[in-house]
Amino acid sequence: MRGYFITFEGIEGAGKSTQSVMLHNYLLQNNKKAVLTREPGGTTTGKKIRDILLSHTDEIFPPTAELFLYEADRSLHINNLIKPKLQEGFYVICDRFTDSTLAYQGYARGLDIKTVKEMNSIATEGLKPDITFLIDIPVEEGLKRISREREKDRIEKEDLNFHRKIREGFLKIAEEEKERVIILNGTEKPEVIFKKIVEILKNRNII
Ligand code: T5A
Repeated sequence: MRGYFITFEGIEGAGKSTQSVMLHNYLLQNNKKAVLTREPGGTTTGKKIRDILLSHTDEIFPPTAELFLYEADRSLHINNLIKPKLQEGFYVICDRFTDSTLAYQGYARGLDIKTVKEMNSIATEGLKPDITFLIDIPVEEGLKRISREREKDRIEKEDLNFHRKIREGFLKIAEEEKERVIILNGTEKPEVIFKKIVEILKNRNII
């Protein structure tokens, strides 16, 4: 018995958390076993890694250090939560996963793509999502949404060009993995996006 692994990806403020929560609630209301988690920070130790990654520092923070920390967080997450829950037959919904590492540390920070893919594969022990929803919105819109709510973290504070590279990176990943990665228009209303998600999951016999 194995559950389904569903991930949400996108730039800052795209609406990933909103849709993850909606899907989690929908599954629970339909009497399914479902767990909602996120990266970084899906485990107790992972939360400490998240603090390191997102808090501001005066020290140089090389992309390689970022990569190792995101992958360390992922390895903990895979072993303590994702794999055990899937084995128990749960739907595991994860807000960000390996595509974020490829888009941020690979396409935006400029680390070698093949190396990032290898590191992802080591950290996940080969586990891939059954389906990934890429919520796509223009960078300006995403940043506008988050700046209305809170102070920006270390990564959100990067310039517009950096965020554009992330969006392009995600679109490239979706182009390369059309079967797994579904692009959704994040400028539509949350309810409209969610209706499409449910439709797609039903069509694929996932729910
Ligand atoms: N990172 C992460 C890496 O660099 N490498 C990695 O490997 C990984 C895993 C994580 C940071 O780490 C980086 C990426 C990130 O910089 P985070 O706090 O988890 O940081 O940041 P985000 O995942 O980007 O979370 P955000 O809250 O910024 O964005 P969401 O989840 O996409 O957006 P959400 O749902 O919280 O919505 C934001 C606002 O928009 C509204 C919401 O109500 C909210 O106000 N909204 C909409 N408004 C209009 N229309 C819609 N359809 C809307 N949907 C939501």
